[in-house]
Amino acid sequence: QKGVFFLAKEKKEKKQRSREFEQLKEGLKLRFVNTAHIMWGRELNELTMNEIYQTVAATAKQYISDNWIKTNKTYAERQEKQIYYFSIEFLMGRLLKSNLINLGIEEAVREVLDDFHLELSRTYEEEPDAGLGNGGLGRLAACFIDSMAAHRLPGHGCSIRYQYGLFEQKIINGNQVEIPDNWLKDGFAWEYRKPDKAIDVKFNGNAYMKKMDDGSLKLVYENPMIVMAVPYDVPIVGYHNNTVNTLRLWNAEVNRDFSDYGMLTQEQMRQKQDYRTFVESITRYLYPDDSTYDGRRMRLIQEYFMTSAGVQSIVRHYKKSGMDIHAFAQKVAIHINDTHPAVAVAELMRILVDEENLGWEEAWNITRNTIAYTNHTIMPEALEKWPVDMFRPLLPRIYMIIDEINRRHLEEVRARYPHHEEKVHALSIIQDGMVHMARLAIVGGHSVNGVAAIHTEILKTTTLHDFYEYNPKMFNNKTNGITHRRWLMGANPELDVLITSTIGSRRWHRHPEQLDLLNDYVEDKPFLAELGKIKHLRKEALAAYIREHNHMEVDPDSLFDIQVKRIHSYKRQLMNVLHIMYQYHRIRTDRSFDMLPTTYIFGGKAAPGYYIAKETIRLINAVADRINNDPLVKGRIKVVFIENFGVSIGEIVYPAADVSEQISTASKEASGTGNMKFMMNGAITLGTLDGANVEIRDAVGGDEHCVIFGLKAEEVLNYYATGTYSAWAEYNTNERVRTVVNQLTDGTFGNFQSLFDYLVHANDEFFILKDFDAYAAAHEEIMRRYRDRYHWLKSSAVNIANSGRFSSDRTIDEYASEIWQVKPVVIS
Ligand code: B1H
Repeated sequence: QKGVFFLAKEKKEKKQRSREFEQLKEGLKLRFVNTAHIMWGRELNELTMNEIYQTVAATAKQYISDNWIKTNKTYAERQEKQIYYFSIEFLMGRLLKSNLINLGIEEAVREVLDDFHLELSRTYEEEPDAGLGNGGLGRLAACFIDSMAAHRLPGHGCSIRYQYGLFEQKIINGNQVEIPDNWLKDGFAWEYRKPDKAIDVKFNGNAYMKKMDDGSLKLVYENPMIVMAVPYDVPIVGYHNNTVNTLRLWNAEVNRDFSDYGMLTQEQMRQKQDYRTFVESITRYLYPDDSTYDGRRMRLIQEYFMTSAGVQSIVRHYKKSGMDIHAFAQKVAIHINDTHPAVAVAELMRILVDEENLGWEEAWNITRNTIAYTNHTIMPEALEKWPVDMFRPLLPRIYMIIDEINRRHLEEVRARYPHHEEKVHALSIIQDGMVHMARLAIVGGHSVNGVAAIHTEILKTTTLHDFYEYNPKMFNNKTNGITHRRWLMGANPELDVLITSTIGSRRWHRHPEQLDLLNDYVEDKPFLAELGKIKHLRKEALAAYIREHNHMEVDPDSLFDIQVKRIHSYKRQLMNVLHIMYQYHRIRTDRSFDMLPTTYIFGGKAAPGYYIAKETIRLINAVADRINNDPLVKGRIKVVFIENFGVSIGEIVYPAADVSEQISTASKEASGTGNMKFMMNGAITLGTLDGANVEIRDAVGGDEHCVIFGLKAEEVLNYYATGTYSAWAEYNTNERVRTVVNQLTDGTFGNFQSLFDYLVHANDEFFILKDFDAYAAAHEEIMRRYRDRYHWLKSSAVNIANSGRFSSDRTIDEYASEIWQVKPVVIS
């Protein structure tokens, strides 16, 4: 019980808060009206919704910019170590709500707009998603940069300002159609162009060492093609702490002296035009493949473009603030998100050796101590390798440096393993005419990490085993996380309020591990009743979204079973649909089958050239069409495919789930992060022991609060090693499997010979047939549990209560202390 003194103090604080709050509102109101007048030269009531959105964003920027300046000043004065997170993707989504939450002014802005009869939530809808990423890898970068700012870490992002983000997905006659995502058409409210900070990036030409008269060697780099990299900076707002860090997005532009025409021949004019066309294409598109590498030359150009611009600008800034180049690694950490920026190793060497005139040994020590690398997949098709014949002419100096790095590296390898040429092969950066980027990242850095415990173990024992043996100390695990500010507080405000009032404190906003205080209430019936109401509310909201976009009614009282993520064979959306087909078959053939009313919801994009993934989308829609319109089903199953799934739609989807489908073939999903978003919003995981599912199961205390099924990673890897799996045998011996698989071609849903062949004749690489029975049994278990409402809600609460460790705040703390060696910097 609270004492009298405490109550009095609380009352006083409340009053003070409300006075401060009124002052804040007054200030906001003035700035808001003023900003509208300056931006549009019109009265508020004449503005469109989009103009209102832009005005609110511009108003928020005024609260951000003071702190941005202060933050940069503090970092420079104190010469604190800086972290630069290099990622070819930053899947930011919308920023207005997140910025208002982090500034702590969302409620005040809402009330100010209210006074003008404007609805803040409608202005949110006007903002286009910054879709500068494909899926988990890009969204991870976005969550990390949010968490770095929240924890007052001097951490910045470096990436590309793609003119077109990931394509917009339309479903036409059941098929995916890709529309260019022209996200910049009305401007991007949060970016600041910084032309004075532009950097030259060089491609092509000839590089060689020339012997000077005094016998020394000097680098000559002739006739490079120069591309100008212009930074666009986006402020990254810390949570209630004055910190504002920077996400720097590079845009490719023609060289400064481009307009110098003079007397040009027609041929020269044509060349100039070709050059312009080429340069402008560098930052035009994001490559739309998730977890598969596309060996196109333009992609390598993008990689070097952003990496070179980023590293050069770091060194330039470092020197400008008067620090000693010899101490670089004590003051700068560069993290590379997967291998796409791995050329950073050679680029930093180039700058230190060619431009700063350091000796090779010293430059190498600095480089290795500066750079750290995260691996995100063990799938061989995703490991980047560039043909030497493509690499060398494009980046002649960088290639020379990699060659020299490798020469010295192999010298050491041979000293360690004399007469073991197979070791040399396995560890060589350049091998069989290819430059292996993961090997470059490992050799050139001081840390390699996987993204979930099981993934890191598999890296050590299989994919990167030779490197692990060579240097075990550099390997470590950093289990992924998600920002609870966006994915819980922002996406599910009612749940935020319920949690806070239940545990009687908002401290978990800053310390998400304190969500575990909820464990005291997981059997508290009034709390569970409220939790149930909130879930229902979020399901109604999703149902409304589906009504508007799919023109379809779904029942919020049915179980919402959701699989949203990129469409990929290893993620096994196909197994999910096959199981729905099986349930449908049972409804039609078994009158005693007691089907729990279930709404199956799918969402996700297929890479445009990925045939099987696109066929899977077509199948989901064909199955939906048939089942949703069959009167015999009587609404017991509904199937919905949500178009254009991305960050903002995710914010509606994750909070509405009862069941989270995480059914990848064990060993294939490095971590997954959607699984964490679902868990944090109280969904029960139906999954394999893959990626972070393993840790989710541990966090909820075992199988009582999640449903795990299927082959284990070890078993899968063993099948691959021995080649003993036969999909054909499975098909022939398992009647249940045969019945559904046959429906792919018997006309029930149309013709899906493609998928039939994929499963039965191409030997079902991801064990869909093998895991099918276990998956069906897991669904039975889900239905059984869902019918016991009390225990279901308890499980839901246990999931929320133990989701704190999956906040990216925890992940970032681990990176900061174990890899980067950086400490928070307080901005007064
Ligand atoms: C992940 C990728 C990826 N792993 C290449 N690998 C790409 C690889 O455009 N490319 O070339 C794009 C993406 N993405 C994902 O990373 C994993 O599959 C997830 O399991 C993991 O949660 C996520 C974040 O670590």
